[in-house]
Amino acid sequence: MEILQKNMNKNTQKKSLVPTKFESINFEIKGDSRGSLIAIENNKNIPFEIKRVYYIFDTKIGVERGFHAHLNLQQILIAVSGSCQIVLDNGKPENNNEIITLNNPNQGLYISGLIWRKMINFSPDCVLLVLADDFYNESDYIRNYDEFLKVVKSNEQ
Ligand code: T46
Repeated sequence: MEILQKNMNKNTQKKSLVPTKFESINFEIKGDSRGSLIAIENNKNIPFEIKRVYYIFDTKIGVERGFHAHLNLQQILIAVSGSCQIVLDNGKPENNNEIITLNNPNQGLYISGLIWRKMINFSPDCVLLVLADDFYNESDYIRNYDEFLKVVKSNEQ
């Protein structure tokens, strides 16, 4: 009985240590007659130190990715080529899903904390670059939506 109780509580006791928020960041374009360049520097034009970079490309038509939240990760998503849309859900009852279109290499989307995200409507040429403040760690993921709602609730208390 005690073991069962512990297992039932396991998911809802997860604590997020970073604020839950998302915002767009516009990067300055260093342009000249040759074309454009954007520089991203730790704690200067982004609010964290980058530990990991990954990119999502060659996404097949109609594929939707994501369907998870993170406990403590901060990330910035940039469509360096093509376009896609990011659906953001903070798990609050009054929440209306926010849909952000990424279609410009000078636009970043900062996401921190308990936000359920889906990536949809990838154009065939989309290269979605992601900067993260931590290494890959599967235990930071919440991949079950009901568990996500429980974690959001327990983090409100
Ligand atoms: C996120 C959105 C925007 C690794 O081995 N290392 C990595 O750094 C990452 C990101 C993934 N993986 C492995 C884990 C899976 O076996 O690559 C596979 C695909 O990952 P996942 O299904 O989580 O990919 P997405 O596109 O659903 O989500 C990714 C990130 O995982 C996630 O943190 O916020 O992009």
